[in-house]
Amino acid sequence: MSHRLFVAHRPPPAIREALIATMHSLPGARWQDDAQLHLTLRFIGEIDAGQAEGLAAELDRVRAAPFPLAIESVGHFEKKRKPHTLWAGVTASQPLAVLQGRIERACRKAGLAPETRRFATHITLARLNSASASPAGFIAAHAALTSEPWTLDNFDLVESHLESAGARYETICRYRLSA
Ligand code: 2AM
Repeated sequence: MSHRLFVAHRPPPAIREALIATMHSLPGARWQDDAQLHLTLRFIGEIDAGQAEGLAAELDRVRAAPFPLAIESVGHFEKKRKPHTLWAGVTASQPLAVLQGRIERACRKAGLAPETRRFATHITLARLNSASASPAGFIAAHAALTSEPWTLDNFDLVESHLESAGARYETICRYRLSA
């Protein structure tokens, strides 16, 4: 049986609450709930249980010092020239890039194909359907969204279960960083 996995960091409750507070009525938008809010560090996709075990073991060997990050903006991704994802961005930093690089290396050691797409670090806030109202108002209202910094001191291996109501995410393993 295969598992749809990704590696992510869950911001602390206060940050998730602040993100949820930005969400408002927007026809066609499916806002993420608290359990869905995360910062993807590496999308894995479908792998089998044996590979997943190997990956979990490699991720356990990742070492990096905790570092601060903060929400820095909101934006959107488009598909076929239509907005389909609203997101919150976080501070780009050297420690974040280093952590992503080490997670990428762990994935390769576990036998996964290299990630070739450029990484756009974001926390998805909403998924829009093709008939959605324009998110321009939301983006303009929150363009300068920031948060208090928090410390990224852990990341998770997460399984995505695709269900009719949307994706349900299950943390398989949490990895802690220490100085
Ligand atoms: P998204 O929220 O912008 O869709 C689980 O699907 C997580 O992995 C989501 O945060 C998702 O980003 C991210 N992800 C990155 N690449 C993906 C892909 N090719 N397919 C699905 N999710 C992907």
